[in-house]
Amino acid sequence: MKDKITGMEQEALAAVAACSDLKLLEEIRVRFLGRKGLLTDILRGLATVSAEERPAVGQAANLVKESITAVIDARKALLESALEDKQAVEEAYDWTLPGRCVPQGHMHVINQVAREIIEIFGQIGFQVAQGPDVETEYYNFDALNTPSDHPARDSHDTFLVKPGVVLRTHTSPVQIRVMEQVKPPVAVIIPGRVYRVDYDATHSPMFFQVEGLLVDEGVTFADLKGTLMHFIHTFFGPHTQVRFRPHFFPFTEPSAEVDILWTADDRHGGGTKSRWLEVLGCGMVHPEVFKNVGYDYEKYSGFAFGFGVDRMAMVRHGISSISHVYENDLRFVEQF
Ligand code: 2NM
Repeated sequence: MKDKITGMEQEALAAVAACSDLKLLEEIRVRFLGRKGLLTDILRGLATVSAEERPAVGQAANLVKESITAVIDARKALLESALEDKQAVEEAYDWTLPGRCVPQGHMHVINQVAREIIEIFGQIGFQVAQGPDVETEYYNFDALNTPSDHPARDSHDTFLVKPGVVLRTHTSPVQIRVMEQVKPPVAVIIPGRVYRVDYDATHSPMFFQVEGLLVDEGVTFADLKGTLMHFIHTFFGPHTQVRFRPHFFPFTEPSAEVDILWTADDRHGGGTKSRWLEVLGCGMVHPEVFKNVGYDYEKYSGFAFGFGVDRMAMVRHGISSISHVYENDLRFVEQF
């Protein structure tokens, strides 16, 4: 009988120690100490115990009842205070307050314009190609028919990394790399950063260029004109007036610069003001360039063109100084 009482005590103490929930704790109390509980069962059995033993067994049962009651009360106090702490923390916050807004960024104006240009040429079959910003003088100049004594090769215009290695001054070296890799027909568009020692209101030492190249059998200047007219009319509007002016580039022959007639609101006169703005350079790829990449210049011809993305963005948005474009002052950047 005494063993049964001690066994039950052990069982009850273990159950209480493992209990971390007030409702469960109450169930434990009922199971062991309740009117129909295990202790009541045991005490009912006292009738079968001999008269000499009965007082000792009864006393043991009472002690066990006290000890179980004590641990249950202690556990209850502990669980109740933990619950109060949790509620206090929850009440300390106003969960209904609106959250803090994370500012939403957007694409930089240069990237917007670059993607728009790539999209226009992509629709007529040009694929994007890319290459390194740090180039050898061979790819940046020699392969492009630009002789050692050409003014563009002067260290005053070109960032020299080490002898024979420069920061590319245009993305044309990528055209050379493409032509070394693939046979015609080729139609590629190359967006990327280029670097020149030049810094004023309209020049930044680093700027973005997009160049294009198309090579196949029977490509003519008329194809060049048609392609660029399509681009300009798509980018600047279908009624934009365009003029091609003869020009010189070492890597194209003949070469031209392209101007558009730009009309802006005349803030003082109230009407509009128009002027010719240079937007890009172009030409028929020089036979020397084809020779350098191993193309048969008797069989193939091609055109190339190039322009500054920043310049396109400035014309499109009426931006007066290129430094705005690269300073990243949020008051400027957020306008686009
Ligand atoms: C321009 C203007 C004219 C050009 C030429 C070539 C190559 F690789 F085919 F020779 N790439 N880019 C070119 C021609 C670039 O930018 C104003």
